[in-house]
Amino acid sequence: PFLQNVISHQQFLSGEYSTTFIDQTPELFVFPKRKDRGTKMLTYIGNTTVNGFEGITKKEKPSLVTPPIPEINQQETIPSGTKQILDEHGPEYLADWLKEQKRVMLTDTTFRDAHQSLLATRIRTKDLAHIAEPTARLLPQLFSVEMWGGATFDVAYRFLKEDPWQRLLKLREKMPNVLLQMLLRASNAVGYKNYPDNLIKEFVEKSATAGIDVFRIFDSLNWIEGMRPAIEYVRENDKIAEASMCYTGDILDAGRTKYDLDYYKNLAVDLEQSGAHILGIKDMAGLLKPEAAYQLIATLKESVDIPVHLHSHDTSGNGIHMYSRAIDAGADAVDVANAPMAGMTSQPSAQSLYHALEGTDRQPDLNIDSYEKLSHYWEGIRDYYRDFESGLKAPHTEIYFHEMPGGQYSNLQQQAKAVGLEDRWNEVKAMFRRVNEMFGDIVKVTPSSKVIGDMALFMVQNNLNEDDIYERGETIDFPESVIEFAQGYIGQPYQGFPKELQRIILKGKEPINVRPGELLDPIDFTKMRDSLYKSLDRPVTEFDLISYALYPKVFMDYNKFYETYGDISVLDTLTFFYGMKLDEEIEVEIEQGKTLFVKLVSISEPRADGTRVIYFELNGQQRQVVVKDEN
Ligand code: 3PY
Ligand code: ZN
Repeated sequence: PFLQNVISHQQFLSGEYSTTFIDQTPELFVFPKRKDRGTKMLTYIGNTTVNGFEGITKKEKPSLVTPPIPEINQQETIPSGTKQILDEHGPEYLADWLKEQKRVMLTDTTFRDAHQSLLATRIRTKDLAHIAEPTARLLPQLFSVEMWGGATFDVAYRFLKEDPWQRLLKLREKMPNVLLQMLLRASNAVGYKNYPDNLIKEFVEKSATAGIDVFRIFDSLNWIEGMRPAIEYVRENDKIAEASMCYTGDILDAGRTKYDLDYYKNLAVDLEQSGAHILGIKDMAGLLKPEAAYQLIATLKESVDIPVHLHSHDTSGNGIHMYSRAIDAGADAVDVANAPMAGMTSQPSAQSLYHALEGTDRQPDLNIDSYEKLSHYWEGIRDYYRDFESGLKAPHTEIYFHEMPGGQYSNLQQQAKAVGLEDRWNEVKAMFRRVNEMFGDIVKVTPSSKVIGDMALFMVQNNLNEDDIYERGETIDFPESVIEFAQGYIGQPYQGFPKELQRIILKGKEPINVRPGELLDPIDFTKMRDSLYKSLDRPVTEFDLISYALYPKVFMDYNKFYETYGDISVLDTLTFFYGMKLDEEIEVEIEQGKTLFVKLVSISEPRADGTRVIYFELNGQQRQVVVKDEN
C-alpha cells in the first residue's frame, strides 16, 4: 500500500518532489484499513470543521462557558418519589393518590417538549444526562419528568446520530425516583403513520422495560378507535395510561360549534371507559384560553372520576393565567418547564407558576431554590443550541389564528427554510390556516399537523391557492402525507373528510374507514432479526428491531454513519456542531475512565481532488485524516 500511495500521490505525479518528499508527506502512510475508534472520531471532527453541520450555517465555533451543574452529594440516597408509589402499589393506586393531592402536581417537560418546541428537538443525550441526577435529587416532588417520545425518537437518530434507547436507559438510571413520562402517538407510535398492532405492542413493552412509567397517549384526530390498542398495551405492562384529548378550536367561540364543551365531555367519558388511568388534555398549540380552561376542567372533573392532567404551550403568553384558572377549576397536574427553557412555544415556566400561586392552597410543593439552581444549567445549555432557535422573540397571539402546535412551529420553520421559503414564513402560517379549513377543521397535532404543514408548504412553494386545488387538482401531485391522510391511513377525522377534496386528492384510490392497524400485516420480528443481522454485521438488540421496524431508512442511515464515525455521542456539543478551531485542545471521554486528548494542528489547502488533510494530535501522537471539502 505504501508504494501505491507514493505513485498515486498528486505531488509525485506532478514531478514536484525532492528527497524529503517521503518525510514531508505523512499521508503516504495512511493505508486503507479498518479504522480505529480514534480515527473515526477525528474524521467526524475534521469533516464538521471543514463542512459544518446540517442545519447550521457554517461558522466559527462559539466560545461559551460550561453550564454550572448544581453540587449534589452522591453519597446521600436519592429521595423517593412517585416512581416508588407506582412500583409498590400499581397504576390505579397512583392515579387515586394523584387525585387526592391538595396541591397541584407538576410534570417537568424540559427534557422533551420544551426543547422540541424551542430548539427543534436538538438537545443531545449528553447534555440531558448531566443534569438528570441533580434534577432527581433536587425535585423529588415532581409528578413526572417528560423526557422521551414525540419527535425525540427520530431526531436522535436522524440529526444527533445517537440511539434514543440509550437516552432512555441512561436517564432512567440517573432518575430512579420520579415517574418518567413519554408522548406516544397511539397507533403512530413515535412515527408519522400507522403501524401494525404488534409493533405498537412491542414498542410499548420495550419502552416500559427500558424505563417509561407514564404513557401520554393521543390520536392526532382524537379518534378513540386509534387509541384503544395503545391504552390496552400500556395497561398490560402495569404502567400508567394517560389517554389524552387534543384541544382544538375555541369552546368560547359560539360560532365554532364543531369542538364544543360537549364534544370534549363525551370524549373524556369515552377515554375513561377505554381504560385511561389519567385523563390528559393536550393543548398542543396553546389555544386554550383562561376562561375556556376553567369551564373545560370544571366540566371534565364533574364528568370523569380519574385525575385530569393538563398540558399546554405558552405561545400566546397567556399560559400562567390559563393554568391558574385550570387549577382553580380542579386540574390535578399541569406541565411546566424550567424557566430558561419555558415560555413561548414551550410550556409555561415552573417558577412563574409557583410564584403565581403564592398564597393559595394549591401552590405546588417544591423547593423553588432547587428549581433556580437547575435553571442556571439550562440557561447555559440553551445557548449551545442557539442555531436551532425559532426566532420567536415575544408572545405570539397569532397562534389563535393559525393554530400550529408548539412542537411543530420551529420544525416547520426549519422545513420552510430548507426549501427556500424562509422569507415567506408569514405566508406559510396563513396557508396553514387555510388548509385546515379546506380539510374541514381537523385536530392538528403530529401527524395530522404534518399533513396540514406539508400541504401548506407545498401550496406556497408552488404558488397555489384554494381555487387552483379545486380547479386543477386532477393534474396536481399532492404530497405523500396528504394522500395518506385522505386515504384514511392516519385515522378518521371527527365528522369525516370533506368529500370533494378527498376525491381530488385520491384520484380514484379507495379510502379505508377502519383502523389502519387492522389491515397491516403483523411484523415478523424473527425474520427481521435475521435479515438485519446480515446487513448490520453485529448482534441485533430488541431495541434495534423496533427502531428498524418504525424507521427502516433512518435506522440504517444511522448505522452507516456509526460505522464511518463511531460513537460521537461522547463529543461535547460545541465540537459536535462546529468541529474544532486551530490549536484547540479538547478532551473526549469515550468510556468511563478512558479519555482521548485531541488537538487540531492544521488543515491543508484543498487538493486537486477536493480533499483536505486535517492534522491532529491524538493523545500526543500525530494523526491525520482526509476529508472532502464540500464547500
Ligand atoms: C409530538 O407528537 O411530537 C408532539 O409534541 C405533539 O404535540
Ligand atoms: Zn406539547
